[in-house]
Amino acid sequence: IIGRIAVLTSHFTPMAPEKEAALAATPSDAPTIFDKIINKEIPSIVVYEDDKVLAFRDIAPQAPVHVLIIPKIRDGLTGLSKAEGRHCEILGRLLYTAKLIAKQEGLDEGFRIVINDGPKGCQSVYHLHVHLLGGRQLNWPPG
Ligand code: TR5
Repeated sequence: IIGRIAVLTSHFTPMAPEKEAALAATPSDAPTIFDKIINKEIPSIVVYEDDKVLAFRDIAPQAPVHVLIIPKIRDGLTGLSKAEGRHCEILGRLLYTAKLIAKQEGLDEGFRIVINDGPKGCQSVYHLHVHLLGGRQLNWPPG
């Protein structure tokens, strides 16, 4: 019976509101909320910053540690699917920064990196960002 309940409930798990919003988001190269965060027009909890990269805590954390790592200059990178050769350096830097923050946040037993892309990837903000998630046992596969 427990198995049956598990199967039934797995079909009815509600989607988080922000993910429902993501399904409705239209890919766009219009300015995003992240521009205002970069310019400090909107407050955020910054955990790392240098000349190229900003990292701040997600407003709707999906894990005890949930940090977004973004390029300060979007340069066409609305999402990973728009990446071109010139972006290789910043892409590497975003991942390396994620590793530094994972260490800084004490995620010594593991963490996850996520990049959502496009409507089917549930992307809601069209300024490339790397999610760093950790601080609990993460499940696989993701939803
Ligand atoms: O869905 P994707 O992968 O595009 O990720 C976008 C992320 O931005 C989501 O996890 C949101 O929770 C997060 N987000 C959205 C806003 C926001 C934020 N994180 C920090 N601060 C935020 N502000 C001030 N405003 C948002 N709209």
